[in-house]
Amino acid sequence: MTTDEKNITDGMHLMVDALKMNGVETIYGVVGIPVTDLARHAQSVGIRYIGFRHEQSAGNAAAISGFLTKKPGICLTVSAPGFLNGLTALACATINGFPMIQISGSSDRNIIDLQQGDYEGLDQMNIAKPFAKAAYRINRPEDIATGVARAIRAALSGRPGGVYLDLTTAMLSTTIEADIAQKTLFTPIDPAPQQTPSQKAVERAIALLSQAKKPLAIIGKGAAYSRADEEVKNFIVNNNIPYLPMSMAKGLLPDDHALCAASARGFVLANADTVILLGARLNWLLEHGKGKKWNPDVKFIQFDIDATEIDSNRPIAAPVVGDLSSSLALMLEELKKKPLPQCAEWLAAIKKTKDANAAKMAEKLSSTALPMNYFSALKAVSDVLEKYKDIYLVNEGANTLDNTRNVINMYHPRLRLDCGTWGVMGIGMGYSIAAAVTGKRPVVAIEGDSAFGFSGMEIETICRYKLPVTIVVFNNNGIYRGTDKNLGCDGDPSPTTLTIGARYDKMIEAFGGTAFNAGTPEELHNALSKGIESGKPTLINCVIDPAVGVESGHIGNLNPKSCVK
Ligand code: ADP
Ligand code: TZD
Ligand code: MG
Repeated sequence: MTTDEKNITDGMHLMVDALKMNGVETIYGVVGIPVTDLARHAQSVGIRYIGFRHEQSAGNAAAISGFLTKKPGICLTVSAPGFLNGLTALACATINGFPMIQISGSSDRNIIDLQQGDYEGLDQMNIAKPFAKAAYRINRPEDIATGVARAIRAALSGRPGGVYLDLTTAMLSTTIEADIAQKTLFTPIDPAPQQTPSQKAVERAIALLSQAKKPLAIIGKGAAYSRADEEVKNFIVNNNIPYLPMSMAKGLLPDDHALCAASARGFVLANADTVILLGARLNWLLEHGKGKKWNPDVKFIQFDIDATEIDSNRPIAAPVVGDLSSSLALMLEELKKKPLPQCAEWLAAIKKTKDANAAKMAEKLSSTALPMNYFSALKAVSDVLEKYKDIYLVNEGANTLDNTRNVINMYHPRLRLDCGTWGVMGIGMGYSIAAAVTGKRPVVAIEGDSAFGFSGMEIETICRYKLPVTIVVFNNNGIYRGTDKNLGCDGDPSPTTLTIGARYDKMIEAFGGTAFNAGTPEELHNALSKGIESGKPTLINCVIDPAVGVESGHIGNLNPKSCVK
């Protein structure tokens, strides 16, 4: 409780009281008018404040902390430009289904609404609306508790998402009697209610699955978020269902599990007759569930918390709408009564494809070429990470993303954090910081050199807070590769080229971190081991052959087709 001698409090103090009462442990942000005192006061009541160099990274940190803790991550921004810098992260949180609240100070409503040119004046709430799951403004201190409760409920319930909460400068400094103010405070009851599907929906799903000769489960990050770890495992393992993990669902079951079909992805998509989606959308990442990669006769069972997701891309034969734990628990009960038929031939065919692909991958990984290519570098990374199976892996880039996802096995849930649904660059340092802060364990970030640049200044934040983050910059001198030529005659680099031979390791020395330059797999192995073991901020510049990357990594087909080359 915050009162001064006259038993008076104000919007700013009451806001902090409300956050504290609602269990907020950490705020990620950048301060300035009108929220600096809010951050100071939050610290004074025991809320951790992590100060960033750019709001987008603070927002990304809040978003991923929402995914990791199942509580809304909090991002604090200043008005207009700070708010807008954070908005990209809020939009990403919404599209990824991560619970987050961006709390922003805003300037004088009277001046903004008449467009009279206030300091950092912008109609923030209305701008936020299309990018957020919900947007609210608190105009009076007595509405703070309701505003916070609405934001928490909107962020957590159903499919989680990003919520915008606007705090006007006037509201922050409006006074209110402390006793009255305290009586307004409350915490929302059951903000993420259990959602149990109907028995009929579960029976319909089982009836379809019982017919399957070639079943396949696809596990998405909704399953990882839902914490249905045991139910997913029991469903897959007890029924011998082969599965594909989407990238942030890797580790729900270990990637080296006999039923994991990741290395036979093309084969299982082309042949599965019944696919059961567990918290995964049929968006571009799954080619919308149709087209040449899919068996044209495939039938879908979809488990999702959001009823409007069903049929979004193609007809779904058996929708099961509910939270995944409740839905799978019901399904497992039913399956006890009538077990599914086994599909030995299908499993054998998958194994054959997996073995053939594993042999091809082993050959790539044994490359001794110098400079290193993605595979020789990733072999070194993989050899080290096999000894640290319980640490976080953050990953972004194009070739760096796709190859790392395919080579590095994950063994535990929610440890792989990456570009997500939009394939966005710039999540790297924000995600690393929040993972280290909330997870209290080491983080390794495998970053394309371009990707790293989007949030690179946050290495100062990592050093300032002494976080156990080791960043490996896969430096191939560019976006996709570093060998493109300028097609004009002005002597500028090509659009994809970055500084040739840049030494990203030198950057972290400026802030007291540890730097390595790795030109061989052995050097990379040693540097990565030292970085993880030290628990100190470390940056490894990893020299990759500038010629080996391909345009847009594995999604070059999405580029517009140009008739002139
Ligand atoms: P991926 O990118 O891993 O394929 P998506 O983000 O596309 O995953 O899909 C996740 C899906 O999971 C979303 O449609 C979301 O509504 C759903 N989801 C989120 N939380 C839950 C939950 N607790 N139970 C069931 N489904 C959930
Ligand atoms: N801006 C944002 C915010 N997100 C994006 N995805 C892009 C731009 C476009 N883009 C990609 O899709 S990948 C990428 C960009 C700029 C960088 C790829 O280069 P990299 O990785 O150095 O990170 P590789 O290993 O060289 O492919
Ligand atoms: Mg690159």
